[in-house]
This record gives sequence, C-alpha cells and structure tokens, in this order.
Amino acid sequence: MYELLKVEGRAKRGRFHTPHGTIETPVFMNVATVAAIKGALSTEDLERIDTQVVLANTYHLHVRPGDRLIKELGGLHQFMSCNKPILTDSGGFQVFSLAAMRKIKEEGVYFSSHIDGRKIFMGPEESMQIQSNIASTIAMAFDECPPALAERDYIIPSVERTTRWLKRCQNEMNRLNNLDETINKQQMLFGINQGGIFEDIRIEHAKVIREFDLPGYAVGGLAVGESHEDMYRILEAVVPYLPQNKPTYLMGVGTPENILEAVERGIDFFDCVLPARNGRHGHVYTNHGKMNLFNQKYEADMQPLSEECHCPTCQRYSRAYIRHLLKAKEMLGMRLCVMHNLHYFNNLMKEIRNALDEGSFTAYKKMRLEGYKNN
Ligand code: PRF
Ligand code: ZN
Repeated sequence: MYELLKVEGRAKRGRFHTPHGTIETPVFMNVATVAAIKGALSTEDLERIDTQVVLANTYHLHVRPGDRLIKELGGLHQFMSCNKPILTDSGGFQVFSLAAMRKIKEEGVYFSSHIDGRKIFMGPEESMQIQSNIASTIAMAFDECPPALAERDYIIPSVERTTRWLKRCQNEMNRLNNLDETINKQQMLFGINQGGIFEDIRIEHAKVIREFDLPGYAVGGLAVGESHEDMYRILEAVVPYLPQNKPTYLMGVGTPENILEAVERGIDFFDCVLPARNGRHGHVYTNHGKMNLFNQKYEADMQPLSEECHCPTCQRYSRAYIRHLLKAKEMLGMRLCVMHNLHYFNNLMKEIRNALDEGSFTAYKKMRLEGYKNN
C-alpha cells in the first residue's frame, strides 16, 4: 500500500495507495472538520488548489448531521461530493478540547455535546462504528491526548489505556469491515503514538503499537503547548521505532517551519487548521513570511498576494482589493485568502516532494527557512 520511493537522511518520499486514489507524500491534509473547509471553499475549489486528502472529524459529524444519516446517504464521499481520500480523526482529541464535563473511564469517555449539552458516550467501538458509517478512507484510533504538562505518573497509565483501546479499535474495525452493509469495507486504521515529552515512554509505546501491523501510524500528543525543541526531540526519538515502510502522520502540525523540520525527521502526513484560520483573519503565507492584509500599507497595492504564487487568487486579484473585501467583512475576502493559504501549503509539500525526488531536500529546507526569517 505504501511505496517508499526515496529517502534523504530520515526524510521520506512516499506514495500511499488507497481505494480513493493515490496520495503522494509528504502531504498536507486540508481540514474540513464538519465536512466543509472553513472560509466557504467548495469541493471544486479543492481541485483547483491541488488538495490531495481531506480531513473530517468523527465527533463533529456524529453530533451533526449524525453518522447514521451520512451512512444512509451513501457515506461522506457521496454526501460532500468529494472523490479524494478522506481521513477522519477519531473524536477523542476533540472531546478533550470541546466538550464540557468529560469523564474518562476504561470503557471510554462520557461527555456533553458542545451543541446541545446532550450526554454522549464514546469509546473505541463507538468511534470505529461512527467512522465506518462515515466511510472515510482512513480511520484514526480512539486515543487519549494528555495535556502538555502531564507528568509521568499521569502519562504511563494513560498510554497503557490508549494501547488497550487500540486493540479494541482493531477488533471492531475488522468486524465492521466484514459486514455486508458496510460502505467502505477496505477502511484502514492508523494507530496513534502517545507518551507526552518522555522519550522512553514514547519509544516503548511505538514498539508495542507497531506489533499491531496497522497500515499507518500517527504521532499524537504533540503541538499541544510544549516547546518546538521538545516536539523535534520526541520526533527524533520515536520515528525510528515506527515502520519506515508505512506512512507516519504528525497530528495537528503545523507551521511551514514545523513541517520542514518534521519532514526531515521522517513524517509523511500533516494537518493543521492554521492556514484556513489565518486566511479568515487576513493573514497570508508567502515565501518571505506572513503578511497581514489589514496593514494600511496594502491600501493601494495592486500586486498579487505573492508574485511567485500560482493559486486562483493570485492569478487575478490584488492586495488592495482583498484588503478592501476583508475590511468590508465580505465573505469573498476570507475565501480568497483561505484559497491562497491552502494552495501555499499544498504547494510547499509539492516542492518538498520535488526536492526529495532530486535529493536536494536539505538545501531546499535551508533556502525556505531563510526566506521565512528574512521577513
Ligand atoms: N490525538 C488525536 N487527534 C489529534 C491529536 C491527538 O493526539 C492531536 C495532537 N496534536 C491533534 N489531533 N486523535
Ligand atoms: Zn496565491
């Protein structure tokens, strides 16, 4: 399923074959938590900005519109008219960030919905059932993402429970993939490595979960408030213990700088809300750092956001016009910025893949980081 095409140090250039198409890695997944890219982007917009994979969320779609409805309507690909690979996050992480009054037990998590306060229970089996109803290409394991400041005494039993949950996820997915009524019988399960900022716990957990022989593995529990140095140190420690011939996914990361550093340490998949969120606030990415379009200096600037950019926004519209739209709170302003930003990230990944193909990733990374610094 995963072809390792090239390596440069620990950095990997790969190709991941799925029933919904091939993913060239390293890749940035475009976040559509509630089956919509925030900023009013449509599925055809994603085609114009070279999106390869869409990420949706189990918890959100379960609460609204409901995974049963999505199943009835033929699965999420049909529902949102998207024929690209879709990855669903398992819901565990979102329960911790959104829900009130959550209580974690061996069987799963009890919490109240952030929409209507309704009491919900989600455990590994429920998460797999919801993801099977959504019929995503890749389902993530139901895990606990402990807080950044958690001590060893908290992390150790939490990781052990996450391992027991992974076994239950694997069993449940096998059962669901063998049911006649299941839409995507080839749904894949990715395991998630946890262990906070403790290298030994991370490595021990990686050794245990690789024995599950899953089609891919994520590194979770990072980018939750620890320092960048801690994040890079953990990646350096743990990635060598995850299978090199399978995709690795760093959940919720990150900035272009973070992505370049993590590719160097062996990561294939990324996702982050940052480019869409920043775009909605008029902050746009360029090879020379971020621009804030609310800045007065763009008032009469008829240049595109970036001279080097080939996105639909930059082919046609000026900084001055987009600034005006943003200030007038016109939705088009957000949309044009989000389109540019997601294209920027998708294109960054394409350049990273090209550099890896040519064996020049180290030089490429140095060049990009210098551009961001000299802003
Ligand atoms: N677990 C899951 N989803 C996640 C994370 C995690 O640890 C993170 C951590 N950055 C983002 N999304 N299931
Ligand atoms: Zn652009």
